[in-house]
Amino acid sequence: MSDCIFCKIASNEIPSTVVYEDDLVIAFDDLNPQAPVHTLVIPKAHHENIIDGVPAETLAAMTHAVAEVARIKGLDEGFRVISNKGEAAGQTVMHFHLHVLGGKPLGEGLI
Ligand code: D5M
Repeated sequence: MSDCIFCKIASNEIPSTVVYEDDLVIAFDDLNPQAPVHTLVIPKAHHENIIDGVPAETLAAMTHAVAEVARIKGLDEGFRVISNKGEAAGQTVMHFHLHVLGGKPLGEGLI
């Protein structure tokens, strides 16, 4: 999508701090980190959210990318993965993404 900021990151039209990349996905550090490690994993193809017809192969690649982010960032103690779907859940960028958060104790709550 031409006006999607994450599509532009995926195509290198706008810069990001890339942590991991393969044919299907790219992972880059969040501009507004909520934890010492806050990396986003996105599909390169545009899907609005987690239930927007994302192919199984892409979902598998995203899971692999999460593992790579955790390895590269040294999240040996654990990490949290979150995906917001819809404005009511706090989604602000309408291109499916996983937040990978870690690097400090995150507590027991979901939010
Ligand atoms: O999360 C959207 C996230 O995307 C939010 O944490 C900020 C981040 N963001 C927005 N623009 C950029 C760029 N250009 N680089 C890196 N990170 C960015 P949501 O779940 O939609 O609220």
